[in-house]
Amino acid sequence: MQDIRKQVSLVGVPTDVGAGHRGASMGPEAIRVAGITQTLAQLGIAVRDCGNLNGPPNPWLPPQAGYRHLEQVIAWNQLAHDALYAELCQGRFPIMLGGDHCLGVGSISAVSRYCREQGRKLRVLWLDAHTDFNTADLTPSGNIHGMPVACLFGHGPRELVEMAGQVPALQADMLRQIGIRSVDEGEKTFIHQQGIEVFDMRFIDEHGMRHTMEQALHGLDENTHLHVSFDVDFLDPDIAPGVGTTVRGGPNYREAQLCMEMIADTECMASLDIVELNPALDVRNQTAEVALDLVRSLFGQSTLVRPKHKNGSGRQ
Ligand code: 4U7
Ligand code: MN
Ligand code: MN
Ligand code: MN
Repeated sequence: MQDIRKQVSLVGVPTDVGAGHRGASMGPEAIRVAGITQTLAQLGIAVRDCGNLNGPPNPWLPPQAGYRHLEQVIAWNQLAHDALYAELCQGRFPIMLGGDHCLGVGSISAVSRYCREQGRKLRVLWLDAHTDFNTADLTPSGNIHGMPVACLFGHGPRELVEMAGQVPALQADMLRQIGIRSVDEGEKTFIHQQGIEVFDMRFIDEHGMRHTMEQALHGLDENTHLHVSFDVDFLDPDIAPGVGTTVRGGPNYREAQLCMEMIADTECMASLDIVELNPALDVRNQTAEVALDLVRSLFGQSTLVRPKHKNGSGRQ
């Protein structure tokens, strides 16, 4: 069987219209400067850099009716959806270089549409300090990067909610959230009502990253498309200061590496978002470099030759 991880497409989506800080629009270039193409090539992966999508500028206005920059957020997400869906249809593995996390709507809507058409099961791993389950009524900020999961579950503006061609784009059994440590009051109740499985930092503290990932990856099979949405603020700010919404107490470097290695071991990952990297807040591009170390592990680089599916996390 052809391993689609060998055919990666990079899609840059340089915008920060969904965020409360400017600068995530520079994320795609920072990852390129850190050397993503060369890194993947060293692992034997053929990389096509599709360049950057071109959407509306950030008008930097206050929220209206609970949403900041809704029109621009819709435009960027539609562009991302279309570009990523096209790459998937060509049998390629798309990596979306964000951009802020509002783009999770376009990206995961494309994956949801594709899996539905191909009759594949979908599992989304949401690696983040935040649950991103706000709505216009619940949000304390109006920033749409705090709302993509709610939109994918059918709660939000029609244009975002309907982007996958089926509402909702995602259901609770398809999603696992990992690394969570900042949830707004309204979000807390709402997310509980949806029955979403959340592996928060307390769970990781008590059970360790290995057991957490075993649980989060349980039940994958060869017909599962695994999508990883990697919000760089998932990581502890000690190792990843270059994000707009840092929250203390995230996974350290080794825990994050193990998380990525266990995802790689499943051999199910078929698409990836890298979002929220903000070079304006970074120190000498170190956050981009850490993110890239983790991408290396996600794509199967390991220190030693390892027996397949014998390290406790392979698909069941
Ligand atoms: B990110 C926040 F209030 N919840 O909605 C909000 F804490 O994509 C933060 O995960 C959202 O980085 C963070 O504004 C969005 C806030
Ligand atoms: Mn996020
Ligand atoms: Mn976040
Ligand atoms: Mn953030």
